[in-house]
Amino acid sequence: MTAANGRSPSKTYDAVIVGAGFSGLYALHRLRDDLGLKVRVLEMGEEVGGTWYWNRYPGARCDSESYTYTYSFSPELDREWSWSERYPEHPEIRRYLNFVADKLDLKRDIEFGARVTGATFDDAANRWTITTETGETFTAQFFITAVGCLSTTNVPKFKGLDSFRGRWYHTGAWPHEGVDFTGKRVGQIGTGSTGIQAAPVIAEQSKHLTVFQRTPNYSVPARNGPMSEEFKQHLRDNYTAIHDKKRTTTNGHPFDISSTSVLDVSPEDRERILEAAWTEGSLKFRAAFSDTLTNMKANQVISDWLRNKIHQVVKDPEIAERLTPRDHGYATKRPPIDTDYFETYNRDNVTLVDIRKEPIVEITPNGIRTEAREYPLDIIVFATGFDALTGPLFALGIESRDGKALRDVWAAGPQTYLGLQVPDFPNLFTITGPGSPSVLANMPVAIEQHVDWITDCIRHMRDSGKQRIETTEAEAETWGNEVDRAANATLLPMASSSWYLGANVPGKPRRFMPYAGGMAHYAKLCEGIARDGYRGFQFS
Ligand code: N01
Repeated sequence: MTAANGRSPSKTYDAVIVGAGFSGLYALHRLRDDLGLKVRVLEMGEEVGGTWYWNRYPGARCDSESYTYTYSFSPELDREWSWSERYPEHPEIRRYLNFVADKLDLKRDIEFGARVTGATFDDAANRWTITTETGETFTAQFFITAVGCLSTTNVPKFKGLDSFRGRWYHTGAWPHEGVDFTGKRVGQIGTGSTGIQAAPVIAEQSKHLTVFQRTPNYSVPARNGPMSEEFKQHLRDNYTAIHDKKRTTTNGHPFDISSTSVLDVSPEDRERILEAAWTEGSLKFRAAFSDTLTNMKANQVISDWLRNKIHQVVKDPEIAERLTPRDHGYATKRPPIDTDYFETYNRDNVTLVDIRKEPIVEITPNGIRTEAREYPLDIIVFATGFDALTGPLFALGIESRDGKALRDVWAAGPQTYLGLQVPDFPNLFTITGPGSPSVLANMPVAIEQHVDWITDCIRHMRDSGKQRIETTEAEAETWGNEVDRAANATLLPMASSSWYLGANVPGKPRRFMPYAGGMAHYAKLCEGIARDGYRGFQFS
């Protein structure tokens, strides 16, 4: 059937969710299976997976340990699934999400290949109309974004990219069939978490790898390896306790941050503790001392220790120095973990170019030309990150109740209440939106907390006969001040090139976007707000 405007008539739902990654799948399960809502998920990919559907670059694996990077709501899922390695590689995470989606029979309510390009709110009817790229429309009382924080790729606008005769790829939109690097000269731009994972693998597979580095980065060994049968049994016996622990910590990982200052221990103890943390590897290195991210002097000590490690690993002292971060402290940007990253620069087939010293001038038909010379290349890999947190929301073309684009509303930076709602966008919930812990937490923990809170809120509305929920400018401003306060209580805003601040995307307003007050603290706050009759939200 076709409507008068030539389009198919809108399909009507209680809730439309955008995205079928960790967030969208869980939101579908809770809203459909626990609340009995009629729900549709719109997913631009052709499968479930979200981040892991797109990020298939060489070396892509999760930096959270596999057993912590899972849903926690179902003991049955825990019993039936087991991870093969300490850090899961991207295909294994997709298998996990497919396993969950099949187990809960979620796919029948997901529309794949559906890219949302517009969303408008009918103020009188209290309903959203959501439009996809193909012109299909969906209406729903609740519109829920589950688009992830790092799903809009940032491809820098280098002059001449169109003229390049080789192939180029962004790591966040990697070809599903893979890329054959055999015999190729590869240029990689970017040394964030992604670049640090990719470079060692590309170096092994290619004829030559040239890494174009703008800001050197710290990295701690991941120490990946197969998961032993004993550890798998330990997990089966202790999953409940592990999940409970994750919910009590600052970052949603199942370990506490030490209560000891690095400034209060003897040089021998400091060395012993840092060396043990280095040997254990993982993001836990951040937690070796209490004040890594709160005290400049402490951060300096730990950063110096890590700088020294780079010089120990990299044989050529000049290259080691080029790789050594001097402009920011450890973990003030998202700290990467790696498998043989610094070791890669000891290989004969790897070149490191410092593009602060010799900036990229243009991309030529043959490769990349810096101020110093041209580097001939067959393939360019952009490991240049994402338009984080706000980019994925802007891409949806969401308009406020009075028709303003979210992009314009947030021209000076995002402003939300709890990262869950935006004033003038009633009945819109943003899972892991800016202003919530999101990327500062182990993502599944942040996701489940938001989805559970939204589910309870909608249940409350249904029980009390309310049609509409919204927040106010005043609440968003107060919360925005709290987001600023929490960030400024840490050293996080000090890394001037950090994507947490939007600094990686030219023209993006600088505002520290995630809530740095800690995952457990934030969850308690949200619980209290709900208990107080959803303080700061208005129902009608
Ligand atoms: O992106 P990034 P990423 N010219 O923004 C450089 C998550 N993640 O994809 O630092 C030249 O960190 C840029 O340089 P600079 C994780 O949260 C998770 O690596 O801005 N260079 C930087 O070196 C992570 O933090 C996992 O000066 C340019 C790099 O490109 C987040 O994703 C695994 C440039 C971008 O680094 C993003 O990481 C991997 C330009 N114009 C990633 N523009 C998991 O474990 C940018 N760069 C789940």
